Amino acid sequence: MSQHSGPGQQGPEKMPSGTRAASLSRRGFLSALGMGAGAAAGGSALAGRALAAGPDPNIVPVPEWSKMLGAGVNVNPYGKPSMFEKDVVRREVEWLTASRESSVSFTPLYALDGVITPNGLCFVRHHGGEAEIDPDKYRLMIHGLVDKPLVFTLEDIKRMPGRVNRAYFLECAANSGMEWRGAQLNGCQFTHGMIHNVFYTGIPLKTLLDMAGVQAKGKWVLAEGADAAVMTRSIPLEKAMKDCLVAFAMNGEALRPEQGYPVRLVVPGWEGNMWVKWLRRLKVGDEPWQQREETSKYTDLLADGRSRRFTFVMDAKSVVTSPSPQAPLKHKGPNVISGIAWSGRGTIKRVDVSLDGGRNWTTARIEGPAMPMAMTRFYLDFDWAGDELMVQSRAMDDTGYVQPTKNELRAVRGTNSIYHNNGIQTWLVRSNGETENVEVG
Ligand SMILES: Nc1nc2c(c(=O)[nH]1)N[C@H]1C(S)=C(S)[C@@H](COP(=O)(O)O)O[C@H]1N2
Ligand SMILES: [Mo]
Repeated sequence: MSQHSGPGQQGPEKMPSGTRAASLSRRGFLSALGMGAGAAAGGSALAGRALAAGPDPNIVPVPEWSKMLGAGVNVNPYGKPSMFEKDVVRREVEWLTASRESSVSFTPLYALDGVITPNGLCFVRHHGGEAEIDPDKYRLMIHGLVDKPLVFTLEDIKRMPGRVNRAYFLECAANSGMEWRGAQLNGCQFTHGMIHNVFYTGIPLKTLLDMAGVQAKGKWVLAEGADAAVMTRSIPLEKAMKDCLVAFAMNGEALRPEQGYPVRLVVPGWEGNMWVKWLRRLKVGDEPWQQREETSKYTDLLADGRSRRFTFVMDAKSVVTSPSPQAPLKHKGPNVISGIAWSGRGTIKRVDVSLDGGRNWTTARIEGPAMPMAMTRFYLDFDWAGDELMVQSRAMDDTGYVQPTKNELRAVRGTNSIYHNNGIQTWLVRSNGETENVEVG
């Protein structure tokens, strides 16, 4: 019954003590894994043969990699993941966009754990390709309704007092956008992978704006990128002053070129489109500028044909990352359901998991930091008997907001939308462990 029994396997009696958490019933855990007394009997013929041949079958043989020297230090001056992790990469959906310059790659959420997205795996979304900026030539301009228009170099920004470190999720408003009319893409990388969560280092935008002196008439800030797309968005002054950052580092190192090197705007909890990369200019004005990316795009077409503009905040959302289509269940018995939750309105307070398509719910364990407007990790340890499951997760934040079902969302928004789909995701786990994207409403 188990892939675990074999000559190298130990029965519980031979298990060296102290290798398992004391609180865990070792015998119970091992027998659940098929490694207890009953399973040992199943593997006994094999174990007997190995014994007769000589070495103690309970000793794991010395592996080949222990018999020779390994690679020395600095073979890779910039470290890389293990060669066995080569499939953990950003992926694209080929039919989705016409060109790579205006396209998106997706974070491999199914293979990641914890709460921080590694820099090289953060999804990338750009509209005019990646700008390559010489940091010495980089300039950031602040103008418009300010007392003193200013131009900063990168060095100026890095020398400013009041540098901060903050972890935030960035979710593209179009994340899950392909799923409005039903289950489409087979993998949380594709259904939910337009999100990343990193630690930013930077200067509060307020510091820069205060230096320039925002005039009383100033109510909005225009942020513009230096890429060929000239990504431009209007941000309410109140938000700009509250918690936006002008960031130059992510996860402790310089921003990656694809994430806006050398400087990007961080707009915590708000749709990814506003997080202007390769930030070139900030202009203070008295009303929004009605740019393309805030009118024809990133606008939600409602059922009655009206458009909802300026949906800035990303509502609470969650997804089970394992099991999921790219991470099927492989073993009966103990398993860990793992997933992520986030809310643009605050802190994730609770995540519930259902195994039967939303009929019954169990509160999952939030593990690790649960910070406002940052990705939060949850686990549910469970025993799988091999029955079919409909796995869902439902996030709640500290404002009391509860993640809606897809049908609840459609009742309010209709089916014309693309953006801001935070409905509950369902994964169908078949009895062989294979997992599929389905919808139960
Ligand atoms: N200058 C510039 N900034 C940009 C974009 C762009 O194309 N150009 N794309 C926006 C969109 S739509 C999203 S979702 C986020 C994606 O950020 P990322 O590439 O770091 O994941 O950047 C935003 N900022
Ligand atoms: Mo986006």
